[in-house]
Amino acid sequence: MRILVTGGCGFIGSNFIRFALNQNPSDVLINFDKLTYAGNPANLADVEKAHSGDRYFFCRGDIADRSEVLAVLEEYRPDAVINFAAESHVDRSIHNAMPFVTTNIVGTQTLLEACLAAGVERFVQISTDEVYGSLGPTGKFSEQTPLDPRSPYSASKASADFLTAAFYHTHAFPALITRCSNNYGPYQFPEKLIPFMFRQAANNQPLPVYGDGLNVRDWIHVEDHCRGVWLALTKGRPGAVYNFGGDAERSNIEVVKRILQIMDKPETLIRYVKDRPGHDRRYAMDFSLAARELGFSPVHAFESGLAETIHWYQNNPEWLDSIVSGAYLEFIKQWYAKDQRL
Ligand code: NAD
Ligand code: TDX
Repeated sequence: MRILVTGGCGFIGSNFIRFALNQNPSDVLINFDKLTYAGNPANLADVEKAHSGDRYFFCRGDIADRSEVLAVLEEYRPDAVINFAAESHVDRSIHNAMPFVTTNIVGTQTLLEACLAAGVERFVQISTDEVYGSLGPTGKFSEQTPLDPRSPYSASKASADFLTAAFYHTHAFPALITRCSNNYGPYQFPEKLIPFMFRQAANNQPLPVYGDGLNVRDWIHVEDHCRGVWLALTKGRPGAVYNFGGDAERSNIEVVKRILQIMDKPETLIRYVKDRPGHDRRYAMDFSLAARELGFSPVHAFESGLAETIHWYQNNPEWLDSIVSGAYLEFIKQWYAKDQRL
């Protein structure tokens, strides 16, 4: 199978390419990535070395640019397309939503149109639990939960889901959607909670916990997510939506304290700061449909997976340096200075 992955230089896309190359030796992976601030070719340095020009091809391009998308489809003629490409950080969407509309909505529509025209046989849209909104203290999101996105990021992802579903219903386009909870693991961009807190602690800088720290996320190891996407690609029903979760609900303060413990740093580094506007309180995923239809279940336990992840960041300082750009530092400075977060 020839599989085109968009956003393959990001956190989950790069882990997915590595995972997929270890499945069928005859599969070929094409990575189409714009290389935004979050896209880092170094995430795939080992893959480049082992498979470039043979089972792995990189093509720089923008999913919102019709001619670039048509060109990559024409050149590589993939059987399947998996759309990981997105603007993915909620805080950035609060700061400036327009890139989220351009990539997540216009980009997905552009990709869908081109893939339909090119006769792509399978399309997987990578979505998120955030499209369902926010939970109270009990209950879980199922695929039947009505969409209720509350941040510009999740609104743009929900729009992409609706466009994907519309292509399935209107054009019988063989698309399906996967929605996953919060990922952690190697190569995550250091604006997200776990690598951000790691970097702050490593530099003995304050760890800014939003609000009361009791917001809950359902953490899944990125490798479990990648396995879920692979199962959806190879076994999923066109038109279906599949939830994936890690069965690991933790409050943010629990996660932050655990990181400090692993790093042997003091809890006095923690600062409770002004909350994220519109901060969703709790996410939790019912993934019984994926378990039943795809045989999906997460295998990584959160506490050991988190310790391995922190050790990975500790052992790869050159990776962290390679991804921390001026544009990244500028955003961090502006965002955390706002409302005296730091
Ligand atoms: P990321 O920000 O680490 O990577 C995004 C990648 O997409 C980067 O390589 C970037 O260069 C590329 N990209 C951005 N705009 C592009 C464009 N217009 N054209 C081509 N490439 C473009 O994101 P991530 O955390 O790896 O998330 C990947 C996908 O998974 C996203 O769709 C996100 O919504 C979804 N998701 C993420 C999580 C999570 O916890 N990180 C959870 C559920 C779903
Ligand atoms: O400095 C911080 N302090 C803090 O308390 C940061 C960066 C985050 N937080 C909190 C906010 C959230 O409750 O930690 C939690 C996790 O935050 P993020 O890492 O920004 O993730 P989240 O907003 O939950 O969204 C993530 O999961 C779903 C991904 O970024 C999305 O791409 C994915 O769709």
